[in-house]
Amino acid sequence: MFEDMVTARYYEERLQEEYLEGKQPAFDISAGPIPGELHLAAGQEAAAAGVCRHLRDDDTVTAPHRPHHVAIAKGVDLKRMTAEIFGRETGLCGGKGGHMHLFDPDAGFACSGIIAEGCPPAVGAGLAASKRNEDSVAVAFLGEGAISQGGFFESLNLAAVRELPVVFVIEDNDWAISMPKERVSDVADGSRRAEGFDMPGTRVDSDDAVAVSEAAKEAIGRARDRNGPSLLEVQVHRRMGHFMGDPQTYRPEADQEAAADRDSIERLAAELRRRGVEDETLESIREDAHERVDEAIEWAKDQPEPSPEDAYEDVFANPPSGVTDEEPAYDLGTDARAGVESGGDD
Ligand SMILES: Cc1ncc(C[n+]2csc(CCOP(=O)(O)OP(=O)(O)O)c2C)c(N)n1
Ligand SMILES: [Mg+2]
Repeated sequence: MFEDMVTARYYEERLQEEYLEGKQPAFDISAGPIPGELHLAAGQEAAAAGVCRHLRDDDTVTAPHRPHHVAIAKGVDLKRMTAEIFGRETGLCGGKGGHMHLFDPDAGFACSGIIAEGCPPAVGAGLAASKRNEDSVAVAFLGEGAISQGGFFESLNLAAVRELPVVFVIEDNDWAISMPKERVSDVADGSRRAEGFDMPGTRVDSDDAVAVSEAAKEAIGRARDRNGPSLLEVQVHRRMGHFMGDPQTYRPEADQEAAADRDSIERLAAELRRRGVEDETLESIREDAHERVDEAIEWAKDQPEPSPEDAYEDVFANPPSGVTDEEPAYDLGTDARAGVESGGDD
């Protein structure tokens, strides 16, 4: 967990530097080597590390627009992820997805900029595992600002009625962009949403990686043993703005300071020392992590950019007429009818 957490923190520190290149003095979001928005997860690493340490390669994870810490903890290829963020051809999605749309089938990982969007695909992965009689599980990460989305409720419901091996993990960082959580939900403890679906719901009130890991172990074990889905909420802290360039004028200074004062990485380091891990060991884990991150960033920056002729490739299942001369890859209408004709209920 410590390795994943220090890797994620340093990775994002390096991305910040790269991101700011060329964007000043007037903040130009499209300039520089990383164009577009960048949402960083500093202060949220414990949630990803504590959950993902119980996952295997054949398990599926979906994440939202703040995905790097989760992707790293799930074992997404660091070089190809970085190339994607830099919009390079060898990136996970050929450089066409960017930082919010990382897709790595080898690591069983996907994320999306549409909030709560990861819930239905995670339920789909759980349904597939269940139908194939496999013991893999799926985990959907989402922010506390997404727990009133219809897709979230529908996913919880389907997972519950079909007893699917899915764990929903809410990262509660108190904010949805500039919206404090008490203004969007009367339920302060998001894990209570589980009650309406008769599934277990647990809240970990701090970003203590060990406590997260214990709660996640239970929920993931339940899913793997075919005892149905669970909902887990973890209190985390948003150390940064919503995205890079966010002046956070809406956020009380005391709240920003409180987030800066709590550091789940230092907390875990203290716990490891208490359990007898030497400082030198922790330092060497940090150094190795920094080396891997620096190497991935240097590699990514050397990668070619996608060629303009390939701009439409992999973008449309059915290219709009005139975009390419090719026949559509598949006909959604026929596919849907075939499903009905075969009498399948899914
Ligand atoms: C369906 C949808 N509605 C609105 C947005 C715009 N949006 C992007 S992030 C965000 C807030 C998300 O807050 P939360 O889920 O708490 O995640 P956090 O940013 O705190 O990690 C919103 C409303 C979106 N991406 N998708
Ligand atoms: Mg939030």
